[in-house]
Amino acid sequence: MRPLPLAHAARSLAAVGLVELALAARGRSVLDDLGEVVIDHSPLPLVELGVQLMGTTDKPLLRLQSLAALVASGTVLGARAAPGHGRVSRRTTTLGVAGVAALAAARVVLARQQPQVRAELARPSAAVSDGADAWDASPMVTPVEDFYVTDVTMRAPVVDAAAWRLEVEAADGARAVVDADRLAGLDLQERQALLACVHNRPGWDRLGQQSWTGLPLPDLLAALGLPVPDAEDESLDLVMEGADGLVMTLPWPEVVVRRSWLVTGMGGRPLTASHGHPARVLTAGLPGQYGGPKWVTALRLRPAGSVTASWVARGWPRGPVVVPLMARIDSLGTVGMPPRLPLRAVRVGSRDGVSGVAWAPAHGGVAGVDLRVDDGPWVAAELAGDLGPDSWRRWRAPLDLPPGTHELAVRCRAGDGTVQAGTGRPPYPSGADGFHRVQVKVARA
Ligand SMILES: Nc1nc2c(c(=O)[nH]1)N[C@H]1C(S)=C(S)[C@@H](COP(=O)(O)O)O[C@H]1N2
Ligand SMILES: [Mo]
Repeated sequence: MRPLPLAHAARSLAAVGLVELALAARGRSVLDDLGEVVIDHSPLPLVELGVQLMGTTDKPLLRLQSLAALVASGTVLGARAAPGHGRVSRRTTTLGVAGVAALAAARVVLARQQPQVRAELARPSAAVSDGADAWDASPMVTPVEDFYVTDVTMRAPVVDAAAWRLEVEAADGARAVVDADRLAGLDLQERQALLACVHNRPGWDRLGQQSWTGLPLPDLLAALGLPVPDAEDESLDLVMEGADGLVMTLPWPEVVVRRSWLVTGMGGRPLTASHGHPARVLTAGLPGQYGGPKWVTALRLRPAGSVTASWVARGWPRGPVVVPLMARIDSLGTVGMPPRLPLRAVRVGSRDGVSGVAWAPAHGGVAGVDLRVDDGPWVAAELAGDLGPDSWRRWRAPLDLPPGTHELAVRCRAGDGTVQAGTGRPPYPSGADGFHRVQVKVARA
């Protein structure tokens, strides 16, 4: 009797399961390893495409794809070994490929539809002027558990704070090695700031705002008794190493101008493992991949250009690239986050308010936010309090729309006079730009 491909598939699945189980005890995973091999050996444009399609759930999907690929190859191999393999192997290969494609497609569709459902179900609220709802609907800080996570490795390192050391090396070779206790004893401050990924796109939430505990890097050097370079000293790069092997570099003047700091806490608590426990660097004006190494183990001042950053080796500009200024719509009335890629318009009341956040950390902070309805003029929105250039700023505006479908667009104006251009450029190579647009539909009264 000819074995069914299903039997091969089941056997392959069981085999992968057993291997995963055996490896799990040692904290390893064949699915993760395979995912990493895929990322490391894919050309940059393909990786970029994957990141855009999958948003922040790229890791679970990569695991699923690894699993599907393993099971598919096991099935094909099994069928080949069996008699009368020709037809079966062709069919199973097709099935395997179709399966992987279906998984990817399902994920993309789900990503588009989930927020849509939320927006459709929520009831339109009172107008902005009726209460504080509009401000509340755009939270000032991103809850730690909702804060985006981006790692270059499939499995984030778990650093033992007791064994962890940070090596700080000055330009003259002088060194200081500090542990978590010594760091905690320094003069740490608490400040709010945003952190953004270079892959953030208009309307996306691959950035967040939180209160952080830490101190500016020049102050860290001084506190450790190390010489602090001149703020304009372009002959030096700061080389930052993470426990996962990631290396980032910044010209020293950037460290000073962009206010990079070492942080140990987030939201009044120690950093979580996924956000870089026990310490990371944070630079609001620079995307995470340029100015925000997590699980930092070494900070070294080296001659400019002498060390190549991991991202530069993978094809990103030496930069550093700055966080593009942008405004985002977070709510319509009290209706939550509009869909990332709307398939249909969000229903709103004719007098609903609209609110959101805007940021311009590399351009002197937010000076204004403008809202545009359809082809109308840009109209200034009302701004909430200003926490400084490193924080995002909330905005809100009333709506008074006739029945029908309309498009809302928002743009950010920065403190240094830059106005968001809305070019529609993609994240690679210097960060995305584009107006966040939302289709709204006002029912006939
Ligand atoms: N060591 C290390 N640091 C890292 C990364 C990483 O993979 N390893 N990812 C970077 C990227 S691409 C971004 S956007 C931010 C994300 O920080 P978060 O995960 O705390 O939001 O961390 C940066 N720092
Ligand atoms: Mo990132």
